[in-house]
Amino acid sequence: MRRINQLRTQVAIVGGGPSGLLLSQLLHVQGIDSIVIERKTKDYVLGRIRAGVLERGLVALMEEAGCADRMHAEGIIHDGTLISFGQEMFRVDFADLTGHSVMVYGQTEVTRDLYAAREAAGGRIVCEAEDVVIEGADTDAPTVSYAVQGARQAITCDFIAGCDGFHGVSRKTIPDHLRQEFEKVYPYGWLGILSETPPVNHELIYANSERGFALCSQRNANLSRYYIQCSMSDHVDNWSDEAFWDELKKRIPSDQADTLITGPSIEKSIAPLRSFVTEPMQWGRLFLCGDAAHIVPPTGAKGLNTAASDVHYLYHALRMFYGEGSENGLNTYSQKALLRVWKAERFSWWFSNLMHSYPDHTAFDHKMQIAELEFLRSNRAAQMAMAENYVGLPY
Ligand code: FAS
Ligand code: PHB
Repeated sequence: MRRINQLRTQVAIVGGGPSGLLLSQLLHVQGIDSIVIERKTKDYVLGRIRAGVLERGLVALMEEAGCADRMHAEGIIHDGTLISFGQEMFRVDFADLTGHSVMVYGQTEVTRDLYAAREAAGGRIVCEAEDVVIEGADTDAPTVSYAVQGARQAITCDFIAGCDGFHGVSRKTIPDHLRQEFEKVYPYGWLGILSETPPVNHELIYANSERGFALCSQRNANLSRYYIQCSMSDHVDNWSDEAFWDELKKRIPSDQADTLITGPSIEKSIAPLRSFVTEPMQWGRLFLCGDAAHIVPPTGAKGLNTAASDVHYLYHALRMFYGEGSENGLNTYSQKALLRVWKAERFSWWFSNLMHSYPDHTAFDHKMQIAELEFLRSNRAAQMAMAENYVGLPY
């Protein structure tokens, strides 16, 4: 295969999802050059329906990246969330408990805004890059090579950001004997649909029901996102829209179900749920961000938001290196990022265990869930702990 000319940049970013694009745009604002190498097409990346809730930290990063105008114009501020169990429902008031709120604005829109900003700034994004190979990460001259339309391309750089998600190449570039992986696979998945219907409530509803978990979320006044817990072996073809709506109505309080406006699904998919962390999140001049390093069950809306905190730490570490010649931020990146990653893992695990039904649950286990929900309903300290985690722990 022909090797065409070698490119040069300061930071090569593998992966053009929200982690990679956010890092690239933040670095650009500081005059630090990067190239994003993405396996898929831009349309494919923008076609993925994922997260819906942004922590305050990610909102601030989008503002610092100069990409927050549409988010502030179209995003919806949520000061709290609803939690239901059976016919009971209560509200956790984030604003009252923490002084902070969250922003409801889809990951698809975040990614769209970041792509637009990179393109407006003439940012280099290589799409449809195949066979990406990271070499020399443990030297001071790392390279990333890949093939585009059959021609091999190589990039020499100072640093590599592995932002290529759970199935990317970056994590696996760190030698097995240097990596430790932690994983928990949950015995259920989430069947999600997107429908052009008004949300059932102006806030999110997290529902614990004996039939299984449900979540009523939204993207805007006429675009709703709903999830129901399903078995790991389930398949989206087993679920007609009507079957989905019927099951969702059985899992949320009847006063909500009675006002639910249903409609045709414009997207329907099942996501498996797992908790996963790899340690360390760096090797030499390779730094992992986001899903390349960790995965959470989406119950606590922490996936995208924990990717954002990784980006925050790496962005500031690179600024410190290029601006002051200090390697302190780079040398402490992994332990600093992991401290917050594990807190997000814990919250997502806690909230998932509280809200889902488990095949091996006894009647006692269900009583424990209800008792914890009653405590959460009645105790301000318990609600404050939940709210602090949900709006986002400090970076
Ligand atoms: P991404 O996986 O988003 O991006 C990685 C990018 O790297 C992709 O564009 C991929 O094409 C590219 N790539 C992969 N391998 C490559 C290679 N070898 N070379 C070059 N590029 C490569 N989080 C929430 O908070 N709430 C949710 O509701 C939620 N729902 C989710 C549903 C699903 C089905 C999935 C998979 C995840 C969900 N998440 C959710 C988590 C999700 O939002 C992630 O946390 C978020 O996408 C992380 O962003 P990135 O780290 O950029 O990884
Ligand atoms: C979503 O809107 O997709 C969403 C919101 C909150 C979650 C998970 C998913 O906890």
